Amino acid sequence: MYFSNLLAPTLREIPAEAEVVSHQLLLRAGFIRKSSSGIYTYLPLGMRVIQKIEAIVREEMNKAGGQEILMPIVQAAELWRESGRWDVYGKELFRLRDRHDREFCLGPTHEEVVTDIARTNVYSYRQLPLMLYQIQNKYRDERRPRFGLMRGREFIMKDLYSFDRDEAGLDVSYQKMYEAYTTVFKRCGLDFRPVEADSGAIGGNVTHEFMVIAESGEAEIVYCSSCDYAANVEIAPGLPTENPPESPQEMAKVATPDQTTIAQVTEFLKLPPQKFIKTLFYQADDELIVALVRGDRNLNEIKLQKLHRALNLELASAEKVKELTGSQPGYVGPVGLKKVKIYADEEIRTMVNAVCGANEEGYHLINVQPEKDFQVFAYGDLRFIEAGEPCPRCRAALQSARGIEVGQVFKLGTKYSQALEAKYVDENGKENLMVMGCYGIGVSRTMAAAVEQNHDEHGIIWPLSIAPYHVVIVPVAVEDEVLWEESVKIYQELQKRKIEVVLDDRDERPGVKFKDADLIGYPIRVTVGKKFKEEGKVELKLRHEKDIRFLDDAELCNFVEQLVTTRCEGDWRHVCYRHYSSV
Ligand code: 9G3
Repeated sequence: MYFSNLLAPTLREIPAEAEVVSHQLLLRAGFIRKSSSGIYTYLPLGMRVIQKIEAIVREEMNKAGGQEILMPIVQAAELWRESGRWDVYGKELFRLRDRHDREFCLGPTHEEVVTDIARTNVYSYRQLPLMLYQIQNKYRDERRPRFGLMRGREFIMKDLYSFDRDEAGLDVSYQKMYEAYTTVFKRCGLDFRPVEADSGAIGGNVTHEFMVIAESGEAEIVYCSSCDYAANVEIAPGLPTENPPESPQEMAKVATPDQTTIAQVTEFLKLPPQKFIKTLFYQADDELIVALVRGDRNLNEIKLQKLHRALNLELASAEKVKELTGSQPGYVGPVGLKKVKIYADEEIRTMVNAVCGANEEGYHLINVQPEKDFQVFAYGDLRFIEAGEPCPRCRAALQSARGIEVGQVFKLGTKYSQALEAKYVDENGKENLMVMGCYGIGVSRTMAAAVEQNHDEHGIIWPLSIAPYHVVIVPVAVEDEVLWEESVKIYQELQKRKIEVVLDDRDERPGVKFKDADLIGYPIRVTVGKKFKEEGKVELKLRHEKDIRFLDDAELCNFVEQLVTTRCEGDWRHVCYRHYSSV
């Protein structure tokens, strides 16, 4: 490809609306352009990366036994009514009507559609296990689309659905997908971790998320440095720590004028935050509930939602709190609360002489004894686990990191086969519900995650296996016959060897071409300049390295072919040359 033909509108300036690096660089390097909020066009460079990721995904899904199909984006409301989800999802579900006024949605996911296919076409145990997948646009009307492709309203997902005879079969399918995902993300050259995750409203019990480690990740994970434990903090268990024993004192009310935050009150009373009971009020569906955690901890709302089994959970308003306690949030506490369920983190149970709000403006209570001075409806693990705490599996200190969720695998069980009556007949002629799993990879999000993880101040550093092109050739002066001839010669030789190469044929200063080459992030740059005229050598520079090699064009083509072959097709275990030991 000659660069002058390539539609790659690079930008000098950082677009104002781009908050994260991948969004900035994919825009500046001419990979994507916004069509509307959260909806993008993939320009040629972006499309080539998407196609590379899809090719890797397809290969691994096929290897694992998946059969590719393509399901409709436009889905009939009837199916979603059968599954009971039409009314569960609110504004996030894009809805539309056809010319006959019939209701449809734009598919945010395809459990209903694929289960409908299974119930219509699968009837015998001989047809199981079955794995069907697609790579298709998904639509979710995010309230705040941002971070470019990382949280779009239209995005490309590979979603695979497995159908098995029973749980044992599902375990096999799940394991196959788990391993296939590990291969996919390794081949994409990503530093990722599978983490235990929250199955959320989707139901089912076991689920793992594949997280690309990146500071800009929206998810927080904890992982162990010495065993392979890793979990999304949403579900990581907070083990209760013992509170130091002391003799219980008489409860008393103390004036704490204008001391409303934990920091202020503990400072004022000269007590550590561990002595404090943090009291939070939540609207759980149509019920007001109270949650207590120790002053130095943070409440994990996902865990509270699970303990109380709420569909919807949000912080109660200040007026609701005032209505119930007679006080502003800064002075609230569990003592004296009536007719409200109090949930408490395990660590509250063993607190002695605790401090909490007195439910009276300007006052707190000291020497409060849980169980004696207030009744807890239910204790549970309600807190966020923190870095440094012992690993739930091997006790080593946990580390925390931020991650971008690029894949997730779910055990669905019979949630959808029950709702849609997807059954098969077994060898005894008995009808059974199919047991399902579902497995998603965010293809467009994976492209963004790759940039988050592979960039520097000059631009993107594509892993070779998903780079839009492998090589860019930069003649330092196109009007110089000798340099041009040599550039075209190398260009043609590399193409003959199936290397994907761009020849920057613009009549521009070398500096401009180098800037664009670094911004776009070609893994390999070949410069044809003075050295060629003097010594017949061309320069080769890997995007992720500093040093430059000088080779004659035969050595160069062999080197490039060897590098691309080992890091892309063949031995993909070294796909990400970034870990390349020696060349
Ligand atoms: C909706 C809307 C948004 C949604 C869903 C449904 C997320 C929904 C969960 C999944 C689970 C798996 C198959 C591929 C892997 C993920 N957001 N989920 O079900 F109606 Cl508006 O999509 N689906």
